[in-house]
Amino acid sequence: MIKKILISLLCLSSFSFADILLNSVSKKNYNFEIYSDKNLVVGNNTLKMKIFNKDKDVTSSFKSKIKVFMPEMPSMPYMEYKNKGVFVDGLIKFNINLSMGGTWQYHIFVKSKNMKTKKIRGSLNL
Ligand SMILES: [Cu+2]
Repeated sequence: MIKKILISLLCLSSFSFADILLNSVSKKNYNFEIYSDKNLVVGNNTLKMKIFNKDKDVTSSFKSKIKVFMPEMPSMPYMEYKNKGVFVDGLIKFNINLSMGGTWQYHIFVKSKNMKTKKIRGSLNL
């Protein structure tokens, strides 16, 4: 019993309990889970991604990049921000800057030796 609890704690250790699941997307046999470490704010934010093949964590075998963008609006031009994902502490982290409130779209491009580039889409509300 205690052993089981310890193992569960070890498995959870790469996540902080504050992480918020934003999106979970399946492509072929892979599942991409995208988290934020806090409620999104205007300014700098960090998104985190974990990738599983069936139940196996394969995050480290992927390269990735992100683009966040907001369409042109009556009073302002199209906006976008791009960055590369960095593998650290068992997760891919994306530092992004969201320069205004509202709804942003994102595209995360992922690829590995076994997978050609795939696009994961989603939106962020703040
Ligand atoms: Cu805008």
